[in-house]
Amino acid sequence: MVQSSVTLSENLAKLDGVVPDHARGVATVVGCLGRVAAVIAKELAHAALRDRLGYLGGTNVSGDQVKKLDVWGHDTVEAAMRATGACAALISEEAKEPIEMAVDGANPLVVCCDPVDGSSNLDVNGTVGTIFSLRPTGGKTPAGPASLGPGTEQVAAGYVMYGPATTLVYTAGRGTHGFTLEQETGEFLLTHPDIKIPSRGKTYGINEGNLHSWHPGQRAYVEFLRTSDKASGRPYSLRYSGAMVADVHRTLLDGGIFMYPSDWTDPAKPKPKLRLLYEVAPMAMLCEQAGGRASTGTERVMEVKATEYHQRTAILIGSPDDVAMAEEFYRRQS
Ligand code: FDP
Repeated sequence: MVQSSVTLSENLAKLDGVVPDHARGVATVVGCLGRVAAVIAKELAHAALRDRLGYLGGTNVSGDQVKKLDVWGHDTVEAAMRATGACAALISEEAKEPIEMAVDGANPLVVCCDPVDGSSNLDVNGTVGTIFSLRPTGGKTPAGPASLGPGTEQVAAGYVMYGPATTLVYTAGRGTHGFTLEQETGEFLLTHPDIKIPSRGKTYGINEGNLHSWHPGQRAYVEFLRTSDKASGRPYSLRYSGAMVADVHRTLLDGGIFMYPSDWTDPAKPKPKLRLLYEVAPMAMLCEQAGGRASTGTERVMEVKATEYHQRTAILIGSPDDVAMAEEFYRRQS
């Protein structure tokens, strides 16, 4: 077993040379999200006992049915971000517009967050997560989504996975590092320093129930992965949990590819599902920092600019050779 005594706070205290303009802001916000994660993990463990599962009624801005824990998670993250003094605005899956906050230092950040991702897993005791992305504001709250720039503007990104263990993985642009929550002390300890994704994997993750609505290149690629060829390690095994955090975490550690492509039923209007600012872009930064690749099928995810706060974007993410091969299938069928 990996025994580590480096805590998340100690690791965050060394960001000066990594993100010189935002070292304090990133350390404050990520440290705070770590403490929030410990609270969320406890709440999830007791949710069935406290009548906290199930729907609240109504839908959020993206049209998803809202669960009690989605709203509780959002309120918890909002209160915590407000208290940091380093967050000028919170863009959350559960709020239509950015929530502006008072700041008390230089170089505040915009925090984009999906407080409880994979919420269809909540009522079946499946894995869920929290995803976050930190972007500079230039001292002001964002003047529209375009002012946030592409994913390359992110100064830090990360996720928390609430599984058998609670794991926090983050990057501030110099490697991707994973920490595990020690329940007794409430500390996150460094257990996965400098994660390096294998150049190729053996698994793929995708909702195959949507097969008939995929781009022809996407269909051909999945058919290729399912076709036996011992020499190149096919067929790949299918792994899909229904929570992006769990599927990307597996992919980062073991390699392979996770995909949520657009619905291509109307080729003139492809419909992606996952949200750019607080799902797709942060995962792309984490994966690239681990040596991986993230693509929409035709474009590097990190270069996609938001035109709406809750914009949706297709994603194919994982081992560089696997993602490059998927892109090749899109090219051949274009
Ligand atoms: P969910 O809707 O349950 O919150 O964020 C969206 C997300 O989960 C991802 O975590 C997950 O990968 C995907 O949607 C699952 O979507 P499908 O149910 O369509 O497979």
